Amino acid sequence: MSPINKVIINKDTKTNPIWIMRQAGRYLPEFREIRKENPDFIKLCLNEELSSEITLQPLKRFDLDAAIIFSDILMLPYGLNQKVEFKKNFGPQLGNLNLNEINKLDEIDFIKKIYPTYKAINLVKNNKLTDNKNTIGFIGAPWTLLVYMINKHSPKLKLKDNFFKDNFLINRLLIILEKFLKIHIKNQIENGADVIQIFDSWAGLLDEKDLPNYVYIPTLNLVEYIKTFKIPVICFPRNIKNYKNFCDIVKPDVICIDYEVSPHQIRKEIKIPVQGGMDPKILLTSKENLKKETIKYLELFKDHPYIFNLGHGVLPETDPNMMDYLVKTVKDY
Ligand code: 1CP
Repeated sequence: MSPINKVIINKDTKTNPIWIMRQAGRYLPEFREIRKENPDFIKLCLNEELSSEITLQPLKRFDLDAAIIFSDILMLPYGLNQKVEFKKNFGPQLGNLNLNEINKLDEIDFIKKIYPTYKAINLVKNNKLTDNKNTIGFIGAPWTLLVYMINKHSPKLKLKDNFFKDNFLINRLLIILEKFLKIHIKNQIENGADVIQIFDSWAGLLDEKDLPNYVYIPTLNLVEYIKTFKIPVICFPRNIKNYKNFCDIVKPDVICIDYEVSPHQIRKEIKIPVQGGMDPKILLTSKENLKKETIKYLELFKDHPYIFNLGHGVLPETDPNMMDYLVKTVKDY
């Protein structure tokens, strides 16, 4: 059994598996090399040879326990024919939303547009670099996708004042997203994804009273759907104020935590396997500090099923030698 499955399924506390969000990305010179030749990010994601190669790059360097497929949560609106562009120093920029167009779309059209991602998963799964390791597929949670699709660019600190104005649009979109996210999940699993992570990067923007409608219910529907395939689901409702409530209601197999929440409080309140937590900025400090902080998380969770990861994606300015040191520190613990 893979180290990550031992933690999730057997609740093993003696293995210390590690993978890192954004482990394939700009901090690696070999990624930047490919990226330089491929300025169109979407096209790069839809090139199965290159996207599988990028997925495997960090596994060639570091003793990581999972590959996470090189793609993006915004491939879903792209698959729904909303224009998506990634602009340098700005981030994603989405085009106008046309519900009538989306309504005309069927499963076959959608799969045709995203197809190379599924092929890439297959290539990664069948590569010997992932033997006895997990191949992680992922989706954006409905709420986070709604945010990008309606806001059309990153919400950074706050949502547009009139974000909730068009109630009809929001509720229609939630239904459409559930339908196509299920198709996207099913195809990732059928092509080799053996864990699914749900990224709800903007869960923290919502007031407590809005969580049931936009986070708990839509995510619960998808978690229950993933469980029918008998594979684990990891939820990352980033910066949510109450992780315990989320776990009690949504019941993921693993909860991934951000770096703002107190890991001590999580350790006290949460009974299911935990992933992540350490601030990615720690990798920008010294090896001594990195070791100290890493051991802090490992010690705190030493009697709890725990998968080492960061509290958000690895930063582009990270030195790959620090990543190497981090992985070795976890493996030597
Ligand atoms: O070279 C570049 O400039 C591209 C940078 C980049 C990368 C490497 C983007 C643009 N996406 C990705 C890959 C990516 N995105 C992965 C690949 C697998 C891995 O982790 O190695 C994953 C899982 C994602 C998920 C993703 N995309 C999230 C959820 C996690 C998070 O970061 O909170 C989100 C919010 C996105 C949207 C997105 N895509 C890219 C950017 C810069 C953003 C964030 C924009 C913002 O600030 O709102």
